Formats: sequence, C-alpha cells, structure tokens
Amino acid sequence: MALLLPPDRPAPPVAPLLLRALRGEEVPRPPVWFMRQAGRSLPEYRELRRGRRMLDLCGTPELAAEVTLQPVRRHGVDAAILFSDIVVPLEAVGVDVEIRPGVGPVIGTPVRTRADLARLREPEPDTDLAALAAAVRLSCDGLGDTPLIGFAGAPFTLASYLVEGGPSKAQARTRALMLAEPALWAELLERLAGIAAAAIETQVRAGAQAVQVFDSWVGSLSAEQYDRHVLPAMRVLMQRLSALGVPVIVFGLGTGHLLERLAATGADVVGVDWRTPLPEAAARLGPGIALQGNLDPAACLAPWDVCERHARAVLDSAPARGYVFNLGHGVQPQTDPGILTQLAAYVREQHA
Ligand code: 1CP
Repeated sequence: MALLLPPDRPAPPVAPLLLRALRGEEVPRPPVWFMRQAGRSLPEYRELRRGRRMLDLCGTPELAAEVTLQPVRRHGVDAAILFSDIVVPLEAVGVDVEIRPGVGPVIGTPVRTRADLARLREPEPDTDLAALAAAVRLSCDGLGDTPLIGFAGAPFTLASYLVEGGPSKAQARTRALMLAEPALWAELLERLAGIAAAAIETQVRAGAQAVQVFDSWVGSLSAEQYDRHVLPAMRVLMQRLSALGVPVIVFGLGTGHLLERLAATGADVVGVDWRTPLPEAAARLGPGIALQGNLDPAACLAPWDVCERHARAVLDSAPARGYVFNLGHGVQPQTDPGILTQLAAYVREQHA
C-alpha cells in the first residue's frame, strides 16, 4: 500500500540523477560527465595553473575546489570529479613524486625491493589527508546539488608508477616484478590497496557521493594474471569501500578481456572503453552491474557533426537502466572545450 505523506511534510528529496543511474534505478535520461574533465582542456584551468606546480595546486584546497567546479559551470555536467591526482596519497605519505608537465608522475626513488615497502605506510586521515578533505568540503559547498565523485588509483596502476619510476607504455618492469617475486608483489599491492582505501574514505567522509577507482593500465595483464596477482588486493579495497555506502565505479583502459574480473572485484559500476561495445558489456555483466562510457575521446577532436553521430551511436547502444554517459577514457588535452559543452547539452536533451 502506498504511504501518503501528510500535506505539511515536504516530499522526500530526489537523489541526483548520477546516483540513481549508478544504482541501476530508472532515470528520465542518462547522466553525463567526462573523465579528466577538470584541468586539461580548459583555458580557465591553464590560467590558474600558470606558475604553479601541479601538486601544489592539488594541495591548495581553495584552488583545487575552483578547478573542480570549472567544468561543471562551463559544461553543465551532472557530476564533478575532484581535481587531484592518483599520486596525491603517495605524496601524502612521503613518496618523492613530482608531476612533470607533458610527462606525468615521476618517482625519485622507485619501489623495487622489500625494504622499499616500508615507505608505503597508510596515510593518517586527520593529518596526511587534511588538504584532500578540505578540497572535497570546499568543492561540495560550491557544487550545491551536483554530486562530487571522489577517486583513487587502483593498486596495479599505482604500482606501475612506483616500480617503473614514471609513466610507461607496457609496464614491463612492473610485470617482471609481479612474475618474479609474487610474495613481494602481493604485499606491495596490499599496501597500495590500504592507501587507496584511506584516500577514498577521506573523500567520502568529506562529502563525495560516488567514487571511481582508476586502474588505467591494468589492461596490460592477461585474465589469469589479473586473477592471481591483482584481484585479491582489489577485493580487499572494494570490501573497505563497500562499508561507505556510496556507488563504486572501476575503470581500466583496454580491459575488454577483463570485464567480468572488474565486476568480480565487488564494484557496482564498470567503466567501458570504446573498444568494447556497450551491448556486449551489458550481456556479459548482466543487469546487476551498471555501465559507464564509452565514446572514443578522439570523437571530441572531430567536428561537431562527427562527434554527434558517434555520441548518438553510443546512446543508442546503451542499456536502458544503470548507465552513465562518459568518454571511453579521459578528455584529450587538445580538445576544444566548446565540443564538450555541446556534447553535455546533447546528452541532457535525451528523453526516455
Ligand atoms: O578531471 C580531472 O582531470 C580530475 C583530476 C585528475 C584525475 C582524475 C587528474 C589531474 N589526474 C587524474 C587521474 C590520473 N592521473 C590517472 C587515471 C585516469 C586516466 O587514466 O587518465 C592517471 C593514470 C594519472 C597519472 C597522470 N597524472 C598522468 C598520466 C601519465 C601517463 O602515465 O601517461 C598525467 C599526465 C598526470 C598529470 C595530471 N593529472 C591531472 C592533470 C590535470 C594533469 C596534467 C597536469 C598539468 O596540468 O600539467
């Protein structure tokens, strides 16, 4: 029987579109946001960034919150993602990392031996992660009803930077350590799961309403390698995150062969890149897992009519429930922000 509210009681607030879609509820249209929507292509970001180190920008809560809000103001997307980086929690525990312009994170002393593991303690929320929490609180204050997505790097992807000492295409040294020293590797990933969990717990306690775990480079592993060397640490991480009660998205580039594994971590939502058709992902994962993706970011470098045609195809192939429109990887730095504004408006015009 339907319960009638007394007339003087306000109707219960409706959860933001993003959260309803992530939970697999029926929604009037898919929500839209873009991976790497903050920073990157925005002139107002480049202005703020000039003369500042990337990690100093991340560590200054007022400025990090400002960059977090910029794409929401400009594009009218349905979610913000915190302006930070996957290496921020590593820097918080004293890892000597810097983000080099045009390169990415570079680690002064790479992690390759058992003795190196001692440098990877779990951060203390109230001290090590105070600036992260403040950036989230200030972002949420400025966002009003728009939800904030918190994030962390997954253990494998963090390990790849720590072991290689910087960005790497094939993660050969990382995979060699994984195969040659599986016990050391397991301990490394367990520590990184603790660091990622602490970073996400801090962001959710400070107001983030959904979270994404970026396992950007895990697609370089075979399914068997994933099961043996990555899944145990991912399960530990996801178990800690499930206690937070917010939807958890997991994403990795080139993970078409790992989709079932990503779902088996315990995540609620799997991010799909442009190589895997959404109907295939939906059929393989079933109705209990929501999907996010998967427009090729290169389509946003093309004229609008081309981008629109590809966005239309993505929307037409998406499941009716449990779907969030996004790119299949991050916004390319050379993207015209005007195309992203048009794309967000195009998705907002959709009606079931
Ligand atoms: O929307 C946003 O941009 C939010 C903030 C954000 C996020 C979610 C940044 C800021 N970085 C990230 C995540 C991140 N960082 C990932 C996972 C997402 C992905 O796959 O794109 C990864 C792999 C990194 C590591 C990293 N940091 C790289 C990649 C290097 C490589 O291995 O090829 C780079 C270039 C950075 C620097 C960085 N992080 C963020 C920005 C805006 C920048 C560029 C810094 C600048 O302005 O110079």
